[in-house]
Amino acid sequence: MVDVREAAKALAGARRVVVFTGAGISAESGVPTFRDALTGLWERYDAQALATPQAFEDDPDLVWGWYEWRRSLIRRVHPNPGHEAVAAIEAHAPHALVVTQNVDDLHERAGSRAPIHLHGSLFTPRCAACSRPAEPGPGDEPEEGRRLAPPRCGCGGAIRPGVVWFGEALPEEALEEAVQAATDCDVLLTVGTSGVVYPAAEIPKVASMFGGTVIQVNPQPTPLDAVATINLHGSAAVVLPELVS
Ligand code: BV8
Ligand code: ZN
Repeated sequence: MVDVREAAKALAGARRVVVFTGAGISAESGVPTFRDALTGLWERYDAQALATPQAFEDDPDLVWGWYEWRRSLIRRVHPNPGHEAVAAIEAHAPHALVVTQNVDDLHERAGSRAPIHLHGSLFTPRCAACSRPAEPGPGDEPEEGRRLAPPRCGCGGAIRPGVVWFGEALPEEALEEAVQAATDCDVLLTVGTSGVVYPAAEIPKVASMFGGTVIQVNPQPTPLDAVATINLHGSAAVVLPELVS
């Protein structure tokens, strides 16, 4: 595929690289993407409705149970060749930054040094009242759809997942660092995101606006097709290793 060769050449010659990832990069590890994160007993819920402060306030046991189920799933799966190729890109490029929308730790487990988590992480719970960080629990594995009462903080507040819910602001310094890197980069590789959630979806557009080459890897078309210089229609675990071989 001429585009894969062109993309591999652009990456190999880039001094400053940003790798921007979404749920699709973890799909081949067995993690349902966000748009179909609700499998089994959860499928009667809408992720967008569950991933909100309101849902946690209305029914903390349901929301905490969903996140603990997702965390227990992440602990059982492994990084895939897509995550490993991203770590190889980071090792090769003089300056590389991974910016992920994912709340799993698969980039870290594949060797990425310090990925930026724009939407937080399943592994950094905190108190909903005083924001004190809490230890992730032993992960008693709630089967799908089982409610689980969130642990309590010393102040009496409920422990909540350390993720950014819809309607919540992204961590300021993380977003600033990601936007700055997109402004400066030679190449931005966007992998496995539907490009519909803001403000994260702005990142590839910033790279393109400031003259960076945008390479998209996704089996489906997305709104980012219009922004990408090169569109590779394929899956992360198959295409990414071809970009670094
Ligand atoms: C905010 C954490 C304001 C939780 C998530 C305009 C401007 C600003 C905001 C808005 C706006 N319009 C609307 C909004 C509000 C909202 C928003 O964007 N809504 C959307 C739905 C329209 N944004 C927000 O609420 C954000 N906050 O704006 O705050 C504010 C400001 C100041 C003060 C107070 C408030 C917060 C957004 C963050 C929400 N949290 N996650 C959790 O995980 O439970 S977002 C959630 O969706 C995921 O984390 C993920 O990050 C995100 C996007 O999903 P994707 O990663 O793209 O995954 P998806 O399933 O959609 O797509 C998968 C893709 O992979 C597909 O394209 C598929 O084809 C592809 N794929 C599949 N298999 C493979 C593959 N690709 C490669 N290989 C494969 N094998
Ligand atoms: Zn507290």
